Amino acid sequence: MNEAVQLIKSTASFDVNKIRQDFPILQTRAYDRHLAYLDNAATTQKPRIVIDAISNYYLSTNANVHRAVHYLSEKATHAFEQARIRMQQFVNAHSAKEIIFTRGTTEAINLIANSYGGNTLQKGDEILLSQMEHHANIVPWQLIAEKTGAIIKVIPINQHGEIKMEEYEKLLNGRTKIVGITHISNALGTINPLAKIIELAHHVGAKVVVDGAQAAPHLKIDVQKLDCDFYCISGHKMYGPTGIGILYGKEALLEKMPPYQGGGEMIRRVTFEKTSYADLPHKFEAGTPNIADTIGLHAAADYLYDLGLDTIAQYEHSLLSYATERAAVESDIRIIGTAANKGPILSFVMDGVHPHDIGTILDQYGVAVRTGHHCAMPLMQFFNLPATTRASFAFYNTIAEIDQFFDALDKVRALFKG
Ligand code: C6P
Repeated sequence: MNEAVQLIKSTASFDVNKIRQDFPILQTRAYDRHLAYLDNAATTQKPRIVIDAISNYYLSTNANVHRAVHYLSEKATHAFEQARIRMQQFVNAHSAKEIIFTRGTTEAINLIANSYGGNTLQKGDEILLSQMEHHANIVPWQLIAEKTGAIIKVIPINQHGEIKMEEYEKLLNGRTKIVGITHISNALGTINPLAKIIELAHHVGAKVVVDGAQAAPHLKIDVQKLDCDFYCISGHKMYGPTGIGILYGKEALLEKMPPYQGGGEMIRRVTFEKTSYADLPHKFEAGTPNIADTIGLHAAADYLYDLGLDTIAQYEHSLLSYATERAAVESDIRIIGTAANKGPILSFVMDGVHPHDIGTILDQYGVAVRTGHHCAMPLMQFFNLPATTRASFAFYNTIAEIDQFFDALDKVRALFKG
């Protein structure tokens, strides 16, 4: 326990109290107590620089993009395309054309399933999805499998919540066309060995779709190094606004894919007889985009870049170690998700108390966590659980907040177990 605290203290460049001042909402008092916001995997809070970027956009720049030649439109278009370049750098994509703005991870995966899957999958083709996937990386594939006759197969995991790599390897074959895998599990915290998973998938010619929703706020992403075919991100989980995210796709694949939606922005020329489409990335961005939040996302990426994702990862790892060590000494707590390589997520069950009751009592003590199936029902079925309680940490959380969380768990015990 002391080791984690010491590690935090030794991260001299990381002044959490100063960082917290960047997030106005963290000053909130919940029921007249300090608010310990430990629901960061659901959505993160926003630094002032993101809030300001959005309001400044409306105050000084608002106009539609890519349409007019007037001053504000040029300014808005420039800001919008600068955000794309920022996100290209954020994931280290080869070209800005490979960055498609979407509403978030869910829309990005639906786009791939419909456009890439719908255009390439044939009857009997196989889609491999891991047991730990979020519904966003399951249901779009089920929908397209129904239409195309493709088959979904499940990559098994062990009791720690790690992919069984030998089993995965055995599942791969010439019929495998798509592997859908989360970078970090939202319900367990597991960081999957993506590089190996992708390399093995490519050996059989399958394309790999990475759900990066939980990784973007915690890890440096390098899509070229990973060599993934698609990578999906939600802005709101990386300190940016809701309603904006990105789909990264390899240019050669995106070029061949048909549009996902039709309308303005995505066309080159329209006649009633025939329509030709705009070049990448606009081919996939029908209609007026979410301009303000795209600019907010740019600010969020800047913020993370300035803080340094390596520094963030180190600090958050210390928070997780501290919380894990505290949980480990409680005989009535079982941690769900004990992988060797984890992001800052602590899911658990407590003997004799339903997670929803835990969440309700914690809330009364100012601690915000998520309880439920975390949109990962097949994973809950694997662990034979209806739900877990999940504390998920961000770089603005503190050791004191984790103590507040464990103190509140004592109150849960006192209430339910006497
Ligand atoms: N997980 C959670 O509390 P959207 O809603 O499109 O921004 O992200 C969906 C999504 C996809 N994949 C993973 C791994 C996720 O964690 C999420 C969102 C939230 O865990 C809300 S269910």
